[in-house]
Amino acid sequence: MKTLKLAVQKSGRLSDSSLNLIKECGITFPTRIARLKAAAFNFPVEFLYLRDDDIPGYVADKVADVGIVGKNVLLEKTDELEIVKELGFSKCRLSIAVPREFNYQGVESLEGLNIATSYPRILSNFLQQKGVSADIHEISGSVEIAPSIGLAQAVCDIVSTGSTLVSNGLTEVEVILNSEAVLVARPELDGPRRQILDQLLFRINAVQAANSNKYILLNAPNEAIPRITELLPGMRSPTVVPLAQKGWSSLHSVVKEDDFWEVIENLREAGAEGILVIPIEKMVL
Ligand code: PRT
Ligand code: ZN
Repeated sequence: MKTLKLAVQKSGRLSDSSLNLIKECGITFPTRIARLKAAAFNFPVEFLYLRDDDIPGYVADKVADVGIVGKNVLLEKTDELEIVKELGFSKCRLSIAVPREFNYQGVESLEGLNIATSYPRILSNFLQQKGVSADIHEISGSVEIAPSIGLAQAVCDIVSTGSTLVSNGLTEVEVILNSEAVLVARPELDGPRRQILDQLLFRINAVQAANSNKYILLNAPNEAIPRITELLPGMRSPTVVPLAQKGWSSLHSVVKEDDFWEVIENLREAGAEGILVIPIEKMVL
């Protein structure tokens, strides 16, 4: 039986969320990741625990078949791989920042500057697209201190909350990439492994759909059902079950997490009572 080799970050900002997603897909595996490799117990997947920077290269070189990595690292390392799924975690952005006192007027202000970054490829593509020429100074860590020690006049680095930039006296002036964790594969992945990947994707989609929706139950007088049905888009129309109390029903449906508070308010106005909201474990559309 063939197995799919999945590269995940050994330890760092992607590791816990990557392994949690796999667990939510019902895949169990040894919890101790002291080793480089581990096979799952109940799904034909083998994990390779690697540094995130090595993941795109290992997938491209067929050491692994698929991998979970930040889009920022993927685009910096290679364009040979296919993004099969955006995973929605480890969100951040790659941005250009300049010292607070710099009089920034737009990308043209970057002309001729020395910019420190660990992302020379993405930065140089961005500058080229904008028709700006600048010197790119590649450094592997602590990019944010480069201006204060006189190594560069601007930086291009990963930003999440922005507090690292602020505490180093820098201001974010251009977002050049919005990043999140992505599942990547070699485009030419062969038959049986592609099938395992499809099974994995089916599970990931069910987990993601479940996480972004809630199951909702409510009671309403029968005359309010048409209006409430309009408010509950659901997978089809809501399930309507008569209550023991005459003239009343219980309605069951699914609402999107994002629309949730607005929908609840509208439901109450339409006459809904006893609203219960329940997390969904898996959802297959
Ligand atoms: O050891 P290994 O090479 O595997 O890991 P690593 O240290 O290179 O990467 P790691 O674990 O730090 O990050 C892995 C991935 O998480 C990155 O490639 C991004 O896709 C994503 N990610 C999400 C982040 C951040 N948020 C983040 N805030 N990566 C780095 N940062 C750093 C950033 O470099 C900067 O120093 O956090 C600082 C900025 O944070 P704020 O909140 O102050 O803006
Ligand atoms: Zn790394």
